[in-house]
Amino acid sequence: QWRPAYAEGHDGMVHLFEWSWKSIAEECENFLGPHKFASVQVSPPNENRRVAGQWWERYQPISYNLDTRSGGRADFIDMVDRCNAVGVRIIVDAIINHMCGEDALSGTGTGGCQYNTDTLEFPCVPFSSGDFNDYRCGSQNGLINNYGDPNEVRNCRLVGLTDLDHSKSSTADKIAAYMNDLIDIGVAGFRVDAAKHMWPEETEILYGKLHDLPTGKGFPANTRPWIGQEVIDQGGEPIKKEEYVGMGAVTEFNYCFSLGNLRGSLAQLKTVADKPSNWGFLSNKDAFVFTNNHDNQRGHGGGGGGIVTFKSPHDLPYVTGMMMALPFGTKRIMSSYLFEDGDQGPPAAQPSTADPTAESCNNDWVCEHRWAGIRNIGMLGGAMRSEPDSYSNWWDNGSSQVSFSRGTGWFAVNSDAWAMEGGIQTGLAAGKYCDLAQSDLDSCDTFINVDASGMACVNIQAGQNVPMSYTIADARVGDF
Ligand code: QV4
Ligand code: CA
Repeated sequence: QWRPAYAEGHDGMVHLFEWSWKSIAEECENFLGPHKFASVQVSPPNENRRVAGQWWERYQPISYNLDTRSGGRADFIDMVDRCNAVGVRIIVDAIINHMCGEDALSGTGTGGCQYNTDTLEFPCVPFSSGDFNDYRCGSQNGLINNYGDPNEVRNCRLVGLTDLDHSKSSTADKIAAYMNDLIDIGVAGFRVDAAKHMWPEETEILYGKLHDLPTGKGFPANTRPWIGQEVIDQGGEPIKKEEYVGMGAVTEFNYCFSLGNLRGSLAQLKTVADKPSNWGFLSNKDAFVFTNNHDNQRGHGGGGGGIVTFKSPHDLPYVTGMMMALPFGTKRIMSSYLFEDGDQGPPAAQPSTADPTAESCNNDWVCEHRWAGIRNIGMLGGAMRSEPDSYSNWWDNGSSQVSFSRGTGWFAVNSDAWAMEGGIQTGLAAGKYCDLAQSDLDSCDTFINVDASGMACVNIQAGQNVPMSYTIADARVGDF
């Protein structure tokens, strides 16, 4: 439940926020699989309330039928099969704390199911008033007003979202049935939305009801689904991320700020690998990490200064590189669309996925995962994953030039205002390697030469487009 069941040699979860199932299937086959990304976090696949022009309608469930603007059940199953076939796992964003907002009143969801938030009827699940938490909520207006009161945070309505009661086994069974349906289809895990708003002991019982991943879909026997719980703990509230580590990984939001604030002094991040607790971080195994997410890139949930997003196009690739190379956490890369305001929904046209050499997906899809410097980072992570907890050959200049190896990969970065030049120990066997930070393996034009003692001449100029150099044992293209 802590480490996802990734295919060997793959790493990195790409959040294809608001992509259709059809486009994701194509992206798995054309790009993500060949580039050895490990998984895709998909938008919530279950039926939701319709709210014109917004992205966040996806966070207001109406039923557990797989029917949204991303596609229907058949498309979803096809996507899971096609992605699994090329070594890319599907991680579902599971909205299980609540159903839709009380302001929805009554109507029809994206799949045609009815709902009524006055009587609390969701007949397609079915849920009715007995499945909801209001009787446990002590707040005046039924909403969460005070994050200092754990009872309120768990039992009352988050921004008016009708709150499910996980203490009732009949309610929990229906949620587990939804998650098990997805597991049986071949999904490898879940990003659990709003986990902080659910009681840890109740969610643990719920996760206990989940099936193992199906051996019939190629997973090893007795593999538990990965669980990555969204708990925004930036300090200062009584609910702590540590309450949730017993049953899965947990988001480490403060790492977004560290990565952003230290982008000019990357050498300091060594201690994140050595002793994450010095930073107040969860352990390597427990942490779910990212440079930015779909909320904090647009001023929703857990914002703050210094976050690196696609709006910092020079910095995002090397900060992402550092995150992927360090032995810390299960890593997620945000893949965004352009927006003017924080509520705006996705572009009308889907991303273009056909050309694997393209670094853009057009039609206002930013596709950070295809950018130079980021596009081969899954390969690097996959090679490094064979040494999950440590690193070798660390070198830094005390400022922002860093080099180290891990597993069968080697990584170097320079975000200083002066050049990084000279001999560096890569830990690799002698040979000529493709520099995957600068070039794709099948059309490589930038190389790293490693001598018999493992040394390479590194040259990363200040301010160069992608101020990184990295490669893996499998990218050896000839003799030195
Ligand atoms: C409105 C009023 C409320 C009123 C309510 C009912 O604003 O004052 O009480 O109606 O009358 C949307 C609207 C919000 C609206 C609500 C209910 O923005 O104004 O309330 O719907 O209709 C996403 C968006 C939210 C959105 C929600 C549901 O970010 O803006 O709310 O989806 O569509 C905390 C939590 C953390 C959470 C974070 C945002 O601890 O868990 O806030 N993050 C996750 C997701 C996030 C998602 C949710 C949780 C909810 O990452 O994307 O919220 O599923 O930090
Ligand atoms: Ca709750």
